[in-house]
Amino acid sequence: MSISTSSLSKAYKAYFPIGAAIGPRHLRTHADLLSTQYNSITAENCMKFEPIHPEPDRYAFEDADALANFARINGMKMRGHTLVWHNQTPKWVFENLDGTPVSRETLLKRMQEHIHTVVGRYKNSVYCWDVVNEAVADEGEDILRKTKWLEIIGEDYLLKAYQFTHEADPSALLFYNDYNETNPAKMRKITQLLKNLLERGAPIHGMGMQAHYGPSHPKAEDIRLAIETYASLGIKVQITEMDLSVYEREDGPCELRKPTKEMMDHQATRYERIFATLRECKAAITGVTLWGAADDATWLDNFPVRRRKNWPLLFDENHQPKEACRRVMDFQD
Ligand code: HXH
Repeated sequence: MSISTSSLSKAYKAYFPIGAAIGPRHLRTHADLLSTQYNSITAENCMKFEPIHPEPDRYAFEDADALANFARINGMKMRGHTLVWHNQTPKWVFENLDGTPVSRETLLKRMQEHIHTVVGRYKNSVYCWDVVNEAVADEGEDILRKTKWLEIIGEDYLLKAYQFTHEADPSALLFYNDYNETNPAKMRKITQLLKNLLERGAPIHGMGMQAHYGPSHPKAEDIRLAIETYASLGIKVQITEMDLSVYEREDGPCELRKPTKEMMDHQATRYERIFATLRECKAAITGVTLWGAADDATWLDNFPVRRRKNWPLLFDENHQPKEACRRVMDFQD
């Protein structure tokens, strides 16, 4: 495929869908970019527990419905993100009316009701779900992160979440999604968790590698090893939240208003190598999603440092292809 094609997702037609994470406002501000350059979307926030189910008897489907309609009208795929997570989940989920913690039975009922309602509603729009997000502990010997889900339900909360999702939509592809997924210690823990769940019969079809990467970490070969490791469990792999920060993890505040040429050239080289690796792994990879459509819409402007501008994506703030995008699209294989 040569640079002559002007669409990122068309250039990758023979490989995997290319997605972007968006919110409802981007349907107005980024509609052309989305419909021409991408063929998949993920809701950045509006399908998470708190926004979509803010109170016990109230669901707020408007924003998610708008995204699902946009995907349908434009012939795009849609990933579902996310059903069971320790963040952006309202307190009421874990509490009785008097504020005491709910029982295991009550929490399982609430999890089931939530999953059946949300997954059932988007059955014909969402083809795969990040059922559980970020359940593995970063530090220490324990595999599972200490969360309310674990504390109240116990270690089988993941198995239950996958079973409930599968009941609600037997044809959906069910993913486990996590970050620091190329770190050797965390990779071992994630692999052990997935192996264990698969042995217990959990309907898990894929591993979502978030791919929030930096200018020097991880190396393309570490990414390849992670993809091969997860795929060796007999499941597919998707890159679910990719961005390449221009800052190192330890960097502090920065006043830059525009990226330097060196920054963008270095990033372009990284993107080129990483996408070459992804193409080589195409047998395992069924989707690649960027966590934003363009550099004017990235969570990294406020994370991990508030109000520090970042330029981590493939399209610039004017929605034009960056050098990184040209290199990602310019391949001969
Ligand atoms: C993702 N988490 C989520 O999956 C996605 O839903 C969200 O919109 C953005 C990113 C990435 C993440 C994971 C851990 C984390 C921060 C972000 O925790 C840290 C907190 C402080 C410092 C480092 C990590």
